[in-house]
Amino acid sequence: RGHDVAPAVETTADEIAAMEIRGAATIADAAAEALAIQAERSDADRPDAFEQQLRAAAKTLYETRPTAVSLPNALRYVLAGMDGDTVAELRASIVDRAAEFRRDLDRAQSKLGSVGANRLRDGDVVMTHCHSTDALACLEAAVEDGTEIEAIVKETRPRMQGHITAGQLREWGVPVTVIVDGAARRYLDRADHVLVGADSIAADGSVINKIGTSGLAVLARERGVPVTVAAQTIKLHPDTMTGHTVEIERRDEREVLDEEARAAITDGADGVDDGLTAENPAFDVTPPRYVDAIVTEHGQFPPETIVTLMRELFGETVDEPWEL
Ligand code: RUB
Repeated sequence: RGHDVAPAVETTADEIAAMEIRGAATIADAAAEALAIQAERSDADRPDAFEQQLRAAAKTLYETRPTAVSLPNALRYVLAGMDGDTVAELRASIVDRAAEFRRDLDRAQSKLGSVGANRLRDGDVVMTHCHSTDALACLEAAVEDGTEIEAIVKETRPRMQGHITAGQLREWGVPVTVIVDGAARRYLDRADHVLVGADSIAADGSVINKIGTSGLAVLARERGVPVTVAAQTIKLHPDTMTGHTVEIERRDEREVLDEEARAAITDGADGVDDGLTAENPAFDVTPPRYVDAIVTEHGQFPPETIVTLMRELFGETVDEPWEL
């Protein structure tokens, strides 16, 4: 890590890596805030030193988790606004740009929420996976419209983000049934919609989201239940326009198999058994043919057409301003 990165930025980076700050939109918001803090606390006395510090801070944040493109998109957006001839001007430009980014993020989410809510009818039962603030924005807008909905919430092993979703929905008075992930197919008989968020959306309309999303989408198709993905355009992955793939984060296997569980399996071998491994990919890829609509702040799109929006919003070239 760069020497001049503010301790508060390193704290944010650690919290993202440890998933104390998690979810694609929340990570983007925290990253923009961290760049503003870096700008405010910078002790640089020359413009080029200030710029180096900002890039080093961005790199520290960038290297936390690889899958949610909202993170590099946020960093790119804020750094692109860095402008001025003096440290004071540069500082002000970053602080303003970060504030603008965070305001737009909020606005996009509530706009998207009202688009998504239009897909829901009185009496609808919605199945969710993981915890997505974009997906929840659709449900919140529906509740505010007075639409009576119910939710079936998949708990989402191994980190149980479904519990966060359940807590939020209960706060809004939505009846919630929590199920284990393996019960999804059985409960799809009762569902009118599957509604999930996204960490990244590729140019072909593939949706990268919490592990288990693709299986859920395939089951939903089999059951004739439409799949809606709620994703602000900050989730569009511009690198995929030029053929890059999205890296799927692999997390510590102890999230799946902790020491106690491992010891119970290897019983007597003190938990030592080289032939036993657990794998823990955090995300998977849902092909566009299993997705009915991607709901964004610009309206809803069939996944196959999302590349048009991607090109419009991001252009063709993507820079990496955190590479010094
Ligand atoms: C969170 C996750 C969420 C998306 C969208 O994964 O997969 O569905 O990030 O969330 P993790 P949001 O818990 O591993 O970060 O709509 O809030 O951006």
